[in-house]
Amino acid sequence: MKTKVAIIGAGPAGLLLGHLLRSEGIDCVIVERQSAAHILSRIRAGVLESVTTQLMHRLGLDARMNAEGMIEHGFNLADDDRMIRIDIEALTGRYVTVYGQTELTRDLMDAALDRGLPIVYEAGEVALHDVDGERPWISYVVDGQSQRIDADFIAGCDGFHGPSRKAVGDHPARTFEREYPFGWLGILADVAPCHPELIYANGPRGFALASMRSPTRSRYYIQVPQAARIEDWSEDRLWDELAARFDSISDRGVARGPALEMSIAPLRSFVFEKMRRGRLFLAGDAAHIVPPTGAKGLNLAASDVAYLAEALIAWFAKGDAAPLAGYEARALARIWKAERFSWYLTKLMHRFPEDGAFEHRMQRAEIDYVATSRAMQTAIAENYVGLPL
Ligand code: RFL
Ligand code: PHB
Repeated sequence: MKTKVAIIGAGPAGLLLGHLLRSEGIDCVIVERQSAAHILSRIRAGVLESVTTQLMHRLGLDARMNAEGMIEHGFNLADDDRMIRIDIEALTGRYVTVYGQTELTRDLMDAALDRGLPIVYEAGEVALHDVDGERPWISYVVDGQSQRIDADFIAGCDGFHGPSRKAVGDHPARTFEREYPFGWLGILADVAPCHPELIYANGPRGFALASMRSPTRSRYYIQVPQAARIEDWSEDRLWDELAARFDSISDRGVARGPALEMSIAPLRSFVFEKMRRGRLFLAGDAAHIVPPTGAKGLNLAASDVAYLAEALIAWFAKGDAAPLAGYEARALARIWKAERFSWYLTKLMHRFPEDGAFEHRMQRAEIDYVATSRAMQTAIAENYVGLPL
């Protein structure tokens, strides 16, 4: 098979890139390791910046998001029993949309066939070849048969564990990583959210987040030690913990229900600055990871592919190579700012095992400063709604 852009990975980065290219008539194929059902069973992001919702609008794929997504004009930072509301609308004139990554992914997958965007699911042994040459290609195996796609470019949108970053090679001087000594234990349940807006809470028992997917579906997380195992957490134990964190500060208190999903995610900050090798370009989690505090991961994947699509479109329409040459620097400028914000909010809101009484006082002083300073709240709000493209 031949195509213009071979895309590895059908997560938000690969799917958005595919649709953006198809909307300009550029042929591309997505090759994905998992089944569609598996991808749609992964519970991940919940908060979309306008950069992401505007891409869906531009693609004409925003009908369900507009109907079902929840506009959030503010969110809350809690320090023990004190709630600090960050009024993002008043501070920035903008807002965020609560709409699950699962739903966004479903909308993009459902529209793929109609828009001439083929997706090969359950492709094994995906490998990249000749990325330094004029005609790179990828190989993979489906139903025991070896397949090959020749392309002008390869887009590595295959997440943190995919083969694309490895194909770029090792670049220790341009690789930056920070692991956090804790993870997030999450639960999804069909119960009404405890509060109309998200609450990021820092308390003596650690960090907790009250989020949602709809007026009848809640998503909660708590900070757990890095070594915590899901088997050690019954649903009841987690609900008790959430009630202890949120009952006194939320409007309605925590309603309990059977878990639709429960899982632990590690927290890390990671940037691989080498986002290009020859005709291979990396986008999304393949090149960078942010801790989920601040909800930037999916939105960064969206801004990467907005830049990459623009550059590829300029190449195919006018033979202009300059935007492709500038892709890495343009993407990294936004990535590092989102890395900084996610790291900042993680530091501000979590209990670090190595921290002593002095660090706790520093954290409280900073949260107190946020509570009393419009300038601090504005800085947080403008990062939360997303910096401009
Ligand atoms: P993805 O979504 O990981 O997709 C990569 C795809 O590549 C496939 N793949 C392969 N395909 C072919 N061959 C191979 N060898 C392959 N290896 C992998 C994978 O199967 C997959 O389908 O990366 P992408 O597209 O870059 O998107 C990134 C986002 O998924 C991620 O940043 C967010 O989910 C992060 N994140 C959040 N982001 C937000 O913007 N807002 C949030 O509120 C938010 N909350 C979260 C999050 C991530 C979380 N977890 C579980 C890590 C909450 C959590 C708990
Ligand atoms: C979520 O709803 O899954 C969510 C919301 C905000 C975050 C992270 C995750 O910062």
